[in-house]
Amino acid sequence: MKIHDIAIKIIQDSRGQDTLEATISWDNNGQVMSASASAPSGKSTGTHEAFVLEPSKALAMFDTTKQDILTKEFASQKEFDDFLIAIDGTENKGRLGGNLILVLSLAFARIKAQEEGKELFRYIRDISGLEIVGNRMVRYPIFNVINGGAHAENQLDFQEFQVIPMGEGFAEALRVGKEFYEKLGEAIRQKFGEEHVTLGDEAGYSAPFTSNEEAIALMKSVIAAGNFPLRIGLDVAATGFFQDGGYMVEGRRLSSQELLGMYYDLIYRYNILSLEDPFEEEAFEDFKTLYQRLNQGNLDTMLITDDLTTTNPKRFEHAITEQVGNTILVKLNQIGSLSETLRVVRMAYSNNWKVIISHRSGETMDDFIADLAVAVGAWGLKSGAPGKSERLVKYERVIAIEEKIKQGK
Ligand code: 2PG
Ligand code: MG
Repeated sequence: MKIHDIAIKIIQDSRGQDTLEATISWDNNGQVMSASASAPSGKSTGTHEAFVLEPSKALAMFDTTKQDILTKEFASQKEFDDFLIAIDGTENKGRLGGNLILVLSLAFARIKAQEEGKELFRYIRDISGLEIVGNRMVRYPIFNVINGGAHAENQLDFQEFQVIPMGEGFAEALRVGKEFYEKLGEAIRQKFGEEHVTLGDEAGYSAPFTSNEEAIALMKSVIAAGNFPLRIGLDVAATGFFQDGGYMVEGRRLSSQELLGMYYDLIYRYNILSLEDPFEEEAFEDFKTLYQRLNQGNLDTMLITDDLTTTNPKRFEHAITEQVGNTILVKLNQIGSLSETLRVVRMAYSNNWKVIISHRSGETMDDFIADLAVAVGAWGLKSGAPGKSERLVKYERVIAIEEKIKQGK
């Protein structure tokens, strides 16, 4: 495929921060067609994520690279991504920036899908190298309904208190999720008073809870009162409260053993379905110990790695060998290209790990992750609470794809 032109511009993300958007155009027999993609940004970022180049610097960097791209032809996504990775030439995309490479990679995927006359999810599935049988969709939405940690101004140490609707079908799950989100909002406002309740970065509620368990217990009572078919999940994001070798939880310093005991207790009492980043980002051993305990206890709790693995094949390989969990959180911008992301998904499936495709706390209206989640038949799509448009567009795109699949597209 021959690219006609590329433009990079700076747009604002959901936190009002600058981020990049790429628009690539191509010549479809005399008709110029184009597609865009933008980059999200994390706040609780893992140390091993791809480097994020300051957007204004990325524009300048792009000026020096643009001609090299325009003079080449690219037969595939992999060729395009590999070309940018080679120009960058660093381990962590430190020269071009993971954000610049990513927006180019994703916009390229969109124009390549146009060229092949396919919906984006079909294109991604076709290049994924995965054998996905039939019309397998993404299974569960994961709604982050109470925000703490780095994502909200409150006392909660844990970053995300989530619910996962257990019924069949994404549209029904979204309906249940929205209804629960409303009811939880009523309960939180009643408990703390309207004026003390706000929304965090991912549209979950933020309120003056005094302990992590208080938030979980309130969720449980709303689930029970409405008989909602929901399970609770947690993204602890433990690197955020790891200090000088200990974990600062509710004003106390806990060892990893003590923290593990706290998780075990919560898992039992609240039937927790998933636990993400329970220990800091280098604590492979502690993950492993917890995972062994969960297996010995015959618990179905999923142990999810995010900051530990950062969608990075090398880190993930280590996690697989060490058997530190059973689910990987996949974020395109942690690694910085579509091809490398798909490689991580292939590694997950061939080692019996589940995959959750995730947004970032700073998001744009780009819904690429919905197509990715469907394409790889992910276990889950984590895109915040159904309360802000940059979160909702991703869930709604999955429902739109479901309709397209029914129509045979
Ligand atoms: C996470 C993400 C997304 P951030 O930790 O899983 O919820 O947060 O984008 O701030 O890293
Ligand atoms: Mg996380």
